[in-house]
Amino acid sequence: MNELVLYASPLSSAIPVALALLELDVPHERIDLDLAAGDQRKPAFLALNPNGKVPTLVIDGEPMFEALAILQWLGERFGVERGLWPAADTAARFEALSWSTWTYVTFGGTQQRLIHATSPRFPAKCHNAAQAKLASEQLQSHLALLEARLEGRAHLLGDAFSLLDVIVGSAVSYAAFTGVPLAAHPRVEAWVNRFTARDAYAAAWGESPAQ
Ligand SMILES: N[C@@H](CCC(=O)N[C@@H](CS)C(=O)NCC(=O)O)C(=O)O
Repeated sequence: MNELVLYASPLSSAIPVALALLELDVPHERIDLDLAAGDQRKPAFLALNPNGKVPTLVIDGEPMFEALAILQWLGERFGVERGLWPAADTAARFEALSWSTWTYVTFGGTQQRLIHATSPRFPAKCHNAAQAKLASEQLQSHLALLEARLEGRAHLLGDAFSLLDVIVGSAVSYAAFTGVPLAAHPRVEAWVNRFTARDAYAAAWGESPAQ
């Protein structure tokens, strides 16, 4: 068994990784950084992740950063043997890698554009109504793909819950929390509600962003 230390922070990009570790039931230590106090810019942390960001996972003393890379590694290392991630070189593994990367690159990238165009966390001069409208429409198109994917499936890879539901469900529940409407996609709405009702979800978030 590897020794795992997760550097995280409440209500951050680290939470999907914290949630995956709980769903996988993998023993680990979680260290929460105080981002407002600047813990992430201390030299000892920058030596682990030069970006100064959470999540950072240290595996037997070796650091990894970027949530998607960490999640895909967790699937490979622990998920396959627990039946929560498809075996290598199967059609289901190709789907899991494709949809998880789609979530961070395509869905997440579009959501970032919407946030930059509208959020008070960014300067008013970055705000742009046309960009916000475009990104909102594109998010609805992305959700329509998930709606189609969930036709005849309770979960993204079939009948059984998997780490892919954790990865995609985390992104969709966060999008809903920030105001992206799911109402036009009833299967997505029902699936994400089942996901956020799981015990591990509340335990990882501390408080649910979807409530
Ligand atoms: N692309 C990165 C994003 C990580 C990220 O932006 N983390 C934020 C918290 S949500 C952070 O650590 N911010 C601290 C800072 O920028 O000073 C990932 O997915 O791991």
